[in-house]
Amino acid sequence: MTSTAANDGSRAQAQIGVTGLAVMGSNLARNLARHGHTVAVHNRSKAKTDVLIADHGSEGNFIPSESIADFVASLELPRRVLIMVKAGDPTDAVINELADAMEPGDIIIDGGNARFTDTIRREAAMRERGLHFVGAGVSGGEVGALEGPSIMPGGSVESYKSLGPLLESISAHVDGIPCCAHIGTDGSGHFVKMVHNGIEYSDMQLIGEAYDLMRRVLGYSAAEIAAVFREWNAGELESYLVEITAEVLDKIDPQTGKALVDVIVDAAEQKGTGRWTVQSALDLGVPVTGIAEAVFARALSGSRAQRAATRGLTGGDLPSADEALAGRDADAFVEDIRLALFGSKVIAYAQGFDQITAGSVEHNWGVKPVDLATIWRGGCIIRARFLNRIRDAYTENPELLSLILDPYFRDAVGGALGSWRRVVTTAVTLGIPTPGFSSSLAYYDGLRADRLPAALTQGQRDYFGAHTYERIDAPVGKKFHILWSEGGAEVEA
Ligand code: NBP
Repeated sequence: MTSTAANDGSRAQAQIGVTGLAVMGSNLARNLARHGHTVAVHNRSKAKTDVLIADHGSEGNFIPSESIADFVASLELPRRVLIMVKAGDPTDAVINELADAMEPGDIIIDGGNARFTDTIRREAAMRERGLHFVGAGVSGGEVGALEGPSIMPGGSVESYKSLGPLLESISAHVDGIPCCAHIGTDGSGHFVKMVHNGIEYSDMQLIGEAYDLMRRVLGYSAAEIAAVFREWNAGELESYLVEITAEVLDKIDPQTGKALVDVIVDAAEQKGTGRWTVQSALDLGVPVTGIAEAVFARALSGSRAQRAATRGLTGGDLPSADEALAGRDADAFVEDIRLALFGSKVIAYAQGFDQITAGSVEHNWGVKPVDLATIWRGGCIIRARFLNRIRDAYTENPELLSLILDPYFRDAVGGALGSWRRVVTTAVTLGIPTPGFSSSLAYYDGLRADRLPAALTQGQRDYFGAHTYERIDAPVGKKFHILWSEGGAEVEA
């Protein structure tokens, strides 16, 4: 261990500095040190720095500092500082303090969960001062931070040349390929991390619906459902979230001896990245229906007063589960649920990739979907076997208009439809909410439809607001209007 205070500013030997040494920052600092990098470490209050050095100082070369001035002085040029503090105002405060102490050409990296619009603003402000600002999405939670996260850095190409090798060295690796790649300029890294989290919301909601159906339709115990998820994890659904679902469902509450899931309050919380994803999708006009349903499902679950007041309202004349299953046995229904989950999950990723493409076009980022499919294969929360398939799909056709047009996914979704429709029908018949499964199926049916009722919507809009419409037999873009209250003739608008 080297834990030398670099107070005279003459020992500029650290390859990178980390400020903000709560769980994420200290684990990333340890990860960097374990990979042979000399790491300058700093925290607003000294206690966290002391704990890191006392508990883990032997894992590599750390240079602790108490002041920002000493911290910055302990870094080699160009200086690279990773900020891992609470997102929002604390991040701005730290950026400004660092910028005052740093010099043109130095690199400030924000690895927190910043909103991408804040990152765009911060990057512009730092560029004015000659500094590089890199908004880096980091996924994988605290374990990932220590053992290998998925890292999504934005910022200038020049900054990535200096920073990329360091970040790639500590990221997860799949088949020898790092789960870290330059995403694009300014806010692109935090944008794709945001959408990653949106997909994560959707995936978790779908898994929850699968669980709920096994519980309520088939009467399976938590342990029996854990076994099903474990089996699914050996196939095409293999993923981190399916894996941990089995672990959570198997967990026994030490206090009561019941399944832990049965003593946890059923009100899901959220920190905001799912909501941001949907807000951004609304701005971009991209239908991320699966993600939106997942965010709203959490909101509904958390409406505790309203739920207490409405619990027990009639569901109408409901059949029994046996009647709804209409002779299908439990194994057949479990297989239906597996396929409904797979089909819906494909839609979640398809919608997320659509949003990334739209955001990239809007902001001129040049994000390559294949890079995301590559770096999300390991380290992050949505890592899943089928990201290899998504990677293949975008390698084959970088301009893919929708993931469901790729032959593998087209066939996989097509093959799941019978089961998927049975699952949604059964759920509706029994009054069991499956907003993720249902909305994903409606999205698919909407996309594949020959005609949509949007024609009627356009007619209505023209009626009440003279908003005009296009005709199927006229050139694209040519607008028409009916003189509704003046005789009903059609005119060119
Ligand atoms: P927290 O989000 O809990 O932040 C605590 C850190 O922020 C401490 O080091 C604290 O210093 C520092 N801090 C605060 Br609060 N206000 C400050 C200020 N005004 N000036 C300087 N420092 C300030 O830490 P975390 O859970 O390790 O997460 C760090 C970042 O990583 C967050 O943006 C988070 O959203 C993101 N993230 C977290 C995860 C995860 O799984 N937890 C995953 C991916 C990304 P102090 O010790 O002096 O109070």
